[in-house]
Amino acid sequence: MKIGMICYPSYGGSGVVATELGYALGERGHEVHFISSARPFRLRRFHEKLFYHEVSDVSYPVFKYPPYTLLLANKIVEVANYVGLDVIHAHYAIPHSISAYLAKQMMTKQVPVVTTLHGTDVTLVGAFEEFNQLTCLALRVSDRITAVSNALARETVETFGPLKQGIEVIPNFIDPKMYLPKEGLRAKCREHFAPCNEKILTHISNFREVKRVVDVVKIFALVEKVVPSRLLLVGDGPEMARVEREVIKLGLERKVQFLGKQENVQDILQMADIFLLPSAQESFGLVALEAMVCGVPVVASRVGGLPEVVKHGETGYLADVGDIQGMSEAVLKLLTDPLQYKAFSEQAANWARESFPVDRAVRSYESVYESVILSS
Ligand code: GMT
Repeated sequence: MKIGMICYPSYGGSGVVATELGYALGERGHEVHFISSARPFRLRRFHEKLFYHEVSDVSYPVFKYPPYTLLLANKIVEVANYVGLDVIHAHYAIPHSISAYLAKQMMTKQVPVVTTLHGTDVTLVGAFEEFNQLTCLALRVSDRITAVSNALARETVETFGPLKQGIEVIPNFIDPKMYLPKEGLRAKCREHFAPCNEKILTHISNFREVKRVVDVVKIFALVEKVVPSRLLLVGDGPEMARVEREVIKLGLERKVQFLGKQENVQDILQMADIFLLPSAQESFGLVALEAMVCGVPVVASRVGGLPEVVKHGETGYLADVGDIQGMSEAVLKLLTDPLQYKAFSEQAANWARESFPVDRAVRSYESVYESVILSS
């Protein structure tokens, strides 16, 4: 099949899912054409079956903002007509499904559109009144809809009502081969970041409000009083200044290290003891899966799709959103009980590997594509 893959290029799970799916489809002989405003950040390795088409920016005095949705639609038509796409896979309803729908109206041969919901399109973007009608349209006109967790599928139906096409749940996935430890790296990095053999807690996100990174710092502050520890914060975003202020307020400057945006998160996860994800909302929490496959237990909030990803009491612990005390106690339980820690670490790695394999996900997406092509 020739697949047009529309995704955000920036740091975030949806871009990771689209890119890794692209590589897996390429390995299975399909041709994948990424269409985006910039090269997706994980699309680095050359693969003979993967292509990247950049949506160009236009500036014109009457445009206050470049009309990205329209430019994307135009690019989709160009690619579809030239290479003969069989299917378009839009990651995120807004604006990608809308652009794909618009593109479909202009194509020489109409190509079906599959939309994957990743969460914020429905839980945040879709919930803004300004986007409500557009999200409804995106859901109505997509030929197939998939969601990355059961929780997100349920929430979509609760917010927008039942969809005539239904929603197929295809959980996010992981390729364990990408997370194999590199010889000597863990010891070298631990020596650098935790020179007195302290424990390492880590958090990775785009530092948006929904991630509650200030909670990460507060949880760490409570843990660090009992067990000598360090906190590594990876990523950047709108909450950064508040987070820095909190670190200073709690006098933790020497114990908290900001690593900024990083591409090889697997190398950072390899050296961590605990991963924290106290988000207010998370449709799946791909980064929690990445942590677990590296054998790092996760302490997270009991929200959205996280209970489907983190097995409470087996691969980590879940607590209510904002329960800083509860989450710090969960971390301490793990860090002060080596036997329990070892068991959780092994269970996390096995659960991630066995329950979210890339091969299963890629086969599910393939059959969605095949059935939508057949019925269009
Ligand atoms: O969570 C973000 O800030 C980024 C967003 C994205 O576009 O990558 O993440 C969403 O999609 C991921 C991939 O399916 C999920 O793992 C995240 O849970 C989801 N984020 C939210 O629901 C807040």
